[in-house]
Amino acid sequence: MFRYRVLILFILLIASLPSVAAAERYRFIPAEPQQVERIAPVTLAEPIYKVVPPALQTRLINILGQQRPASGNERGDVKRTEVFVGLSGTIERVTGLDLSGLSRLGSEACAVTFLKGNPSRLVVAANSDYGLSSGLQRLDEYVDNSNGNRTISISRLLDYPSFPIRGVIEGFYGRPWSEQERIEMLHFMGRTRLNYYFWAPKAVPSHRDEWRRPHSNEELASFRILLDKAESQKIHLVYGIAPGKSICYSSREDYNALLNKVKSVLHLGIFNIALLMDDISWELKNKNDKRSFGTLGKAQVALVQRLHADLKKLHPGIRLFFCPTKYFGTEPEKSDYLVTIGKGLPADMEIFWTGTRVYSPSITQADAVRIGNVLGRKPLYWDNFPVNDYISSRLHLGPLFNRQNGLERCSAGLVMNAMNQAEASKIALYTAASYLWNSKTYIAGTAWQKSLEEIGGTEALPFLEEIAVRLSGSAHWPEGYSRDLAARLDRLQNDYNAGNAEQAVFEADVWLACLLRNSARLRQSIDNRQLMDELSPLLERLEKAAHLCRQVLPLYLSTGKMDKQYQARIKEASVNMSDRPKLICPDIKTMENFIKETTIRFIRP
Ligand code: LTM
Repeated sequence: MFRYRVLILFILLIASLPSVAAAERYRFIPAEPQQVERIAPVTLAEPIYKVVPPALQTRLINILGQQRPASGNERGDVKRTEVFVGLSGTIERVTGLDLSGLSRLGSEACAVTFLKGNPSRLVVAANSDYGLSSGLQRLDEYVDNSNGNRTISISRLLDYPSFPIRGVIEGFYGRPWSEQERIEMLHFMGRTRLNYYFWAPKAVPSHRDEWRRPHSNEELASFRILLDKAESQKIHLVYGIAPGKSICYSSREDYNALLNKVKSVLHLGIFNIALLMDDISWELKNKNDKRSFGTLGKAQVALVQRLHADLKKLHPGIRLFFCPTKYFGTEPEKSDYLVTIGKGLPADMEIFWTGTRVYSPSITQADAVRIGNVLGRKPLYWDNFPVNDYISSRLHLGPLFNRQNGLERCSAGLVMNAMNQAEASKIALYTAASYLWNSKTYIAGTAWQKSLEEIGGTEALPFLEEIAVRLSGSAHWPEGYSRDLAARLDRLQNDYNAGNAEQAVFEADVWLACLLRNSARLRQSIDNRQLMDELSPLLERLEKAAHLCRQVLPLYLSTGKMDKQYQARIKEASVNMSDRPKLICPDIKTMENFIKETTIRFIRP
């Protein structure tokens, strides 16, 4: 018996290997390469590793195979593929290849190419270890070993991210992420090539309301853990502090409190600091501040200039980010405040901007150029998507939409403000990572499919897709949720008024039954329990509404008397629904309204 079990386990393990490998393959870079020359598959002869950094040998062998020692009687004309992998300088020296184009593309760039078009000489070059790792990933994507015959389907590839800053900001109100959620987020960011994480949770007292209070030892220990994780994933950890609600700009004590707070994280090795002045009063309240600076803009400029100078003295590598108090708008040039900030802040600082609105439905190059002219630098977008702190009974589970292709030319980068639900945020973040890596080839729907599969698992994909649509609802996803349910129920009411609702009742019932079946199948098939936990409160409400809808549907058919118990049950259920949050995803709202209207119509309150 035991032997059988072991055998079955072994078979299951073997059977699962290809799919795990397949999932790992596309996990890595969530977008197409920037430039690629595809060819009909060419067979690669056995490799000879001419130049390969020792750390990459195993990975390369997994892709191209072992280098067989040349046997004594091997003829000189036996073909081998010579493989050169390394940093651009070394590779240029060894191969004579001109990689100056690659060098100009930044530290994350990589190239995969045949040397002089010759498939028996394969080169992977990059400007950094990070880039080399990307290069191998890309090579893996285009080498196929499925038929025992290794082939390659590109002759040349050049890859680099569109945006240099591709990030996530934990910048929302409400429940902050736990340390574990942050660690998992950093891991996810590493896999999807997002490279900046901003710690700025509004509800953490030491970040905002009690910004003067020094960090506790536990908080510092937690930063240390996050920093280690971030560094292992090649992510820049940015420490945010938001003193704006209570700081006195002219107080020496306040300045020292701020400097000391920043120093406490510098000691840990966190060299990226964000000063966040969003959502505070426009008025300078302190009379000394008014006398010394006159305006909020001038007070903030004085504070930042001093902090910048002091920090640069401590370490020239320290980098500062700033979120202004006015951070969105359509006519930024008319704001004296923004003009003051733009002129007064040191040129090497990044300044946040959320676009034409707080939640900008689209972000365009025109907007970036306009605000860029005011700030005297390219804006760093703080994208308020998929954040849901302003409407917590909705989840934003759709893809990133309407961020213009080419935005990277006029912006320093883009960071996404996420939801309190860390795991559910990853659906949108994956699509954002795809856009940020290659804005040119980004297709929201395609990225979204991959994202759902990545985060929910292949088996759950069709059900997660359906449920994500039903639970979402956002200005950012205009085509997202379908309006088919609302249309169906409207038709049903019209048909009933016209005297025959039979067909419409039948169709609505089938629709609801499918929805309930999909949600049940999602629960059974999903392998991401954390995601399920986050979806559950809303999903349960969706299911309850769908069940009740099915129960009230027959009312549109019956003309006779209704069972008292049935009436009471429906009445009670519909009353229970009325004290729930009103701002809910559209499908739930449609169903709950329908139930309410039907109850009033047939049962009377
Ligand atoms: O957007 C900014 C710069 N600030 C706040 C965020 O902290 C908040 O999460 C979002 C969404 O409510 N709105 C803001 O204005």
